[in-house]
Amino acid sequence: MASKILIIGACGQIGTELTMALREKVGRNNVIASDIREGNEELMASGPFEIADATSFEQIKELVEKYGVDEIYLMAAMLSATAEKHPMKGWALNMESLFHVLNLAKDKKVSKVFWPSSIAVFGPTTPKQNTPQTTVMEPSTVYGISKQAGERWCEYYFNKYGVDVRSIRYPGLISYKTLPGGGTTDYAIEIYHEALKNHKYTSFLKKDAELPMMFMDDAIRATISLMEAPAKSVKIRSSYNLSALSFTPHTLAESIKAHIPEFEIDYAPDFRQEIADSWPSSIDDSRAREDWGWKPEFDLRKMTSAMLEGIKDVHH
Ligand code: AKB
Repeated sequence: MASKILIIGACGQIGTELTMALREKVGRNNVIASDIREGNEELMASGPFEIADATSFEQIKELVEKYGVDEIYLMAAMLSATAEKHPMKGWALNMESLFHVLNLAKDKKVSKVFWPSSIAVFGPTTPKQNTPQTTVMEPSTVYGISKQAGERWCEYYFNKYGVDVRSIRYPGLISYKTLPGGGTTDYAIEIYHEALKNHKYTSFLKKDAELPMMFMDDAIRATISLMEAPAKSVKIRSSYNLSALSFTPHTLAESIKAHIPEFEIDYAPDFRQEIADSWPSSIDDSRAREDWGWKPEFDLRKMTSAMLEGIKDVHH
């Protein structure tokens, strides 16, 4: 029998595309989507959906039992900018949901777990260029602290209880199908929408704020290949560095101008600049490449073409 997959946070920016990709791969009825609210029409029409609160152990357990779930992807989280505004709520959502899923795996209710970490685990004292897998980690945001603590717990559950948990430190993810919510890297998505609509964008990050980024197709491919890798190849049980490209608002704007010459950008950095300042500019992902064969496919040019085409198709 095909394994049953539960996606928690299936209606978010990553969850939506991950759900569609997994349904395509293992069959629509083998992937149960869940979230606290309904998602877009395409997602809702594509297979089973349940309303569930990621902070409720009972609700998650009920879904696992109802569908005989054996793999969980926990995609629900409060992102960096929002969590700075609601620290306790962010901490509670990000940590409680993780413990629920890890404890279900510890009790052998499910056999495999995916949990996303982020470049936000790094902080101002981390080396900024080509940030190593193992290095100084003193995150200065609520979100980053929750992700770093989460990584420690994942490794702990693997070592102590044999929980098969796998994780990636995602960079900023760029996509057109579902909008992100509350991240510091969201400017890199807004910019494409505004370029097409108004030929103008005011960036909330500085001209030269360089951050690691990735097109969503690459992120989904990485996630599924990490989950499909034999357990013995998954040597890191905290979370893997993952890299594709790095750019600044200025270089991103230049790549858009190649398609829309009249596009103009200006800069009005806000509190999110301070968050961006604390994160790396580029990431060393050699462990992901060695252990499970990771290789990105989208560079800046290819991503900009895909974004502009995609937004035109989906939103206009
Ligand atoms: C955010 O900006 O908060 C996220 C992330 C890098 O984890 N996109």
